[in-house]
Amino acid sequence: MRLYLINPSNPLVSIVNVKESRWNRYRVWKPLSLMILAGLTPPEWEISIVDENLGAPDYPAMPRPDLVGITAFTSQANRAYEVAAHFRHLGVPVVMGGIHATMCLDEVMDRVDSVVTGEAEGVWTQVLEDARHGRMKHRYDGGLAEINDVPFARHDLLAAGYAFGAIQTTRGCPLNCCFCSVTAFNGAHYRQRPIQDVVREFQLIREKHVLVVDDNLIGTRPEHIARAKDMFRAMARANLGKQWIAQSTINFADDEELLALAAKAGCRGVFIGFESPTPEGLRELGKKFNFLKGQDFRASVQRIQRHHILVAGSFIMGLDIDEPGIGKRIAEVAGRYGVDNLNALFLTPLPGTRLWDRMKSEGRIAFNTFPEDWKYYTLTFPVARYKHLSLDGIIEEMLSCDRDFYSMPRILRRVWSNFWKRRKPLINLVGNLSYRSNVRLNSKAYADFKSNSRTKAIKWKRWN
Ligand code: B12
Ligand code: SF4
Repeated sequence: MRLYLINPSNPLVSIVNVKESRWNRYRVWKPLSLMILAGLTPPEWEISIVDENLGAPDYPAMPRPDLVGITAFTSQANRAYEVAAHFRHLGVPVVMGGIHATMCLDEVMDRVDSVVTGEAEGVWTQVLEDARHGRMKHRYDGGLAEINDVPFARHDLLAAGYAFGAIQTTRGCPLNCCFCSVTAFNGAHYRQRPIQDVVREFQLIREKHVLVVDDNLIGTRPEHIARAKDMFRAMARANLGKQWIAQSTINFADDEELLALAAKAGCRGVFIGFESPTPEGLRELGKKFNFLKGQDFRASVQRIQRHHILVAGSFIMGLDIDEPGIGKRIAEVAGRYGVDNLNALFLTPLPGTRLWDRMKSEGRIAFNTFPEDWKYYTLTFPVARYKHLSLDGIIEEMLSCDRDFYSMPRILRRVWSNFWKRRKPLINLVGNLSYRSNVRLNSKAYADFKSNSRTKAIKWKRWN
């Protein structure tokens, strides 16, 4: 039995664009969901993982599979449907799962033979068994998996060509920010994998550099943090020789012992969601956690950096309180906090989030011809109507934010400061140049996006 597990490309963000910018290589990461599905699949299935982000595959030239499994974030949905249509036309059954299939069940059910909602661990072997006997159901629901049932991902199945390996050590997030799908999908109950599994799985990864895909690496409660410390201790003891980056909330900075252990275990960078420069913005986004303790973010960032861990800060633009000038404001605040990289994104109503419900009920979802418009749901296009910012206005704000933060003098100042403090100046330079080159690509993408919005006669000045 031959199984293809496919990660569809989003033509707007795919590695195919590596021709335009070689820095994009550092932006393409392994589809861990498919590697985990492969880990759950019994040996009688011959598995190929096809990642379209590495280049367009020649499906007609490939042997006919018995089953195709497709994963998709919302931004990949259109391509997922094209791939599904291709194989269904050949009479090959197609099953789709992942975040988009879960949040947009009806849309997906119309386009594939079977949909798996939620996490796959509890149902995947049943799906395969049913597929083998030609009795696959139209829908399966995996719900939330038992964390001990998460298998080792098949790290052996993907070809070389990636800058990073991938691993997951926890699922879920105890916070519930209004724009984020994680709590809706993976639950607020923070689930941590057995430490010995994490260590053993790290040992199976070929790449020296690894992305820990957890949404919240350390959690929020004392017992979460105690377990994170134990995990870092075990990783350091195992002498893994890996360097890894992860996502965390700002409380990562609150505990010197935790930082020292993380660094010892190989942590070289964290991605932290600061989201908004103001407490009002954080309140609007439901991320009050960030100011619960009245934190001094500059001091927090410095504490992390003192352990030779780079900090990438994420901010969201387009909040109801954001007014003209927000672009420069974010660049200035990110500079003041001292982050090594800034990732500014447009406020985007992702299906299944509280933000989606609110904007939909207020008629503010501007790009709403679905499924076609899903391709713009990459957080890099302003797909909604923003309260104080027009379409041209918010794009200008984003460009001015990126131009400010990624101006050559500011990049060189950051790299020099890292060199001086012996904190990975080369990685910092590569990261900054990668983002800078994307500013150029984004300008081009915005022009296409705007012309599309004109064709569709979507004109908005301000929302009110
Ligand atoms: C790592 C990651 C990335 C990596 C992608 C690596 C990759 N190739 O997969 C990078 C950094 C490139 C990335 C990019 C983006 N990401 Co991202 N990302 C994540 C993150 C943190 C982890 C994903 C992961 O590996 N999870 C671990 C695996 C095991 O979980 P899983 O994917 O859910 O898979 C399980 C189930 O869903 C199911 N399943 C999944 N697929 C399938 C398929 C079949 C056939 C079956 C049966 C089951 C099944 O079974 C799996 C095991 O239980 C998630 C958050 C999250 N918790 O998932 C956000 C997340 C998926 N990303 C998100 C977003 C918005 C994006 C971007 C659009 C924006 C951005 N700037 O970040 C881009 C899109 C890029 C694109 N191609 O279009 C959103 C997606 C929401 C949505 N509705 O689409 C998420 C949920 C985060 C959030 N804040 O809401 N991302
Ligand atoms: S802290 Fe991060 S992962 Fe958790 S709900 Fe907020 S944005 Fe999502």
